[in-house]
Amino acid sequence: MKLFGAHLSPYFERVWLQLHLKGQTDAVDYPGVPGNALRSPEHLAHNPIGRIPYLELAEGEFLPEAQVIVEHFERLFPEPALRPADPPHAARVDLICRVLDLYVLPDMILVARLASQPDPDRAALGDKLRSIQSGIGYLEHFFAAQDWAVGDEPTLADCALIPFLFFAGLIQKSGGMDILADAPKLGAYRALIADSDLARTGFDNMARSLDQVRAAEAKARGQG
Ligand SMILES: N[C@@H](CCC(=O)N[C@@H](CS)C(=O)NCC(=O)O)C(=O)O
Repeated sequence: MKLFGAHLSPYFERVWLQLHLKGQTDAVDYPGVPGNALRSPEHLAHNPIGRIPYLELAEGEFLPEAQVIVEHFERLFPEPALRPADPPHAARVDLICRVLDLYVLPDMILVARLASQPDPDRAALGDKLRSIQSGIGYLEHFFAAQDWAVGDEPTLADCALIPFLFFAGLIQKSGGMDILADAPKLGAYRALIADSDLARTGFDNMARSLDQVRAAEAKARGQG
């Protein structure tokens, strides 16, 4: 199997962290982004949605959408289970992933992109930041972390939240704003898991990938 994408994508990193927790990162190859561009013809031929990550299941058969890939891996590699057996806990894991996917991450990626520009569109930035903060408010409302996001073992919720926290850090570094300032439960969770192997691994992967993207952009500018 091949997992296409890059660690900087919070969706890709969710899947990779899941494989890491299952000890299965070597079960998959990582060819990167086809044609080195998110909209390359090769990429669109594999996945017309045009987004990463996606998984090549078999020659020419592709599976897009991070959470769908995650569910596939839960069935393929059931141990350790990363969704609790207890139904209310399992539902909380699913809710965290869904709120992130629907109400937080899409605008968060746009904000990180906008904020990293030398002269960002302030109005667009403000608009998107307000929208993210509504999403974070939904997350905060339902959040009740213990040792991990749900219960006392890492779950798929942590795999989804750690890349989100990396992006929160990026936004803070580029715009000076802590988007978790009004979310004390999420802020406490960030502090709680910061030194875990899972968080460190995810943050390191994403930071390395960001450096590669920035180096490639600088090289392209130099050639332009
Ligand atoms: N709904 C998709 C979203 C994936 C997504 O938006 N990935 C971003 C990278 S973080 C992407 O590929 N963007 C390409 C683009 O917008 O052109 C999923 O859950 O996998």
